[in-house]
Amino acid sequence: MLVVAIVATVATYLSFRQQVWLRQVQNTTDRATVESVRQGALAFAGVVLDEDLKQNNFDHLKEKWAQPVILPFDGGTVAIAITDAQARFNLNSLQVGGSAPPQSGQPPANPSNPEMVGQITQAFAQLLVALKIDPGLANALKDWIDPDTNTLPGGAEDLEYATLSVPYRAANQLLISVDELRLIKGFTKEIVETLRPFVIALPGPAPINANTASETVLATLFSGGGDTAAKDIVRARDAKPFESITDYDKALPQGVQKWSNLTPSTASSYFLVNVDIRVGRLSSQTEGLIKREGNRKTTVYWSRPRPIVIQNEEPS
Ligand SMILES: [Ca+2]
Ligand SMILES: [Ca+2]
Repeated sequence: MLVVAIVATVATYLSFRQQVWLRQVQNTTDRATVESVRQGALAFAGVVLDEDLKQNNFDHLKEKWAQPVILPFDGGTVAIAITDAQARFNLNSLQVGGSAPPQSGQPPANPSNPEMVGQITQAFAQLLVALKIDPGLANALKDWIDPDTNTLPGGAEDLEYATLSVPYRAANQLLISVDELRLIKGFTKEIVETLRPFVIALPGPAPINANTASETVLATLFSGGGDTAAKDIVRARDAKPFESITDYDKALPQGVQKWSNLTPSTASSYFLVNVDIRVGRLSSQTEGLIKREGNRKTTVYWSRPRPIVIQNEEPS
């Protein structure tokens, strides 16, 4: 009786070990598949954006690149969604300016131009107010990214960060990702999550695209009358996307006050791509930033795979 029980237990154990081993082999294969599909999906997004540039010189939400796709492959599916990174407020514009990069021959935006800095910091403060966040945080962000160590009112520089229980220094350089906001004085987890859909950290000057930005983001382009203007912009572009800034200007209501240092565009160079891969029991999400420069010089500026999740097995 005892022997039978032991044999049965050992047999069950061996069978279990074998199943685990088979599963491990399967997972290893799936992981390799995920990685190659991930690379393929990012390349696919680049091709879609290059193709778009052949069609026209403006970018709007009814174009092909803006439509998410789900593609099947052997053993799984991949969902690819491209969004316009310039639909968001560029946090680094507090340092690099908020208008299009100058044409060659013109001087670049001067980061120490007090008028430019003042306007864009105020525009960001308006966004904070619209989202019911303390507008004083705009100065904390400015201090974090500006190269100097002079503390603005309500801001913070090295001295303040050095007194924290885990001390660190202000970056004094451009943000690399929105997550970095969490290191800045006053930016709680909740505040960062509230801001996340509306902001982006781009590596250079990149104007807000008037064809793709939300009303909340569009309103930051104006020092007065922004809410009405934002509604008019959305109504006009839904009827017919703006092909140029001249089209855009025609849609603006009379008397609206524009920030002279924050001029939008009707085309974009930076795009976010989200890749969601399902293969076997694995799922993998990747976010990437694509920079499109024309002449097929589209590159993945950064991409970060989120941790691979192995779904729990359904009880059978
Ligand atoms: Ca386009
Ligand atoms: Ca600083």
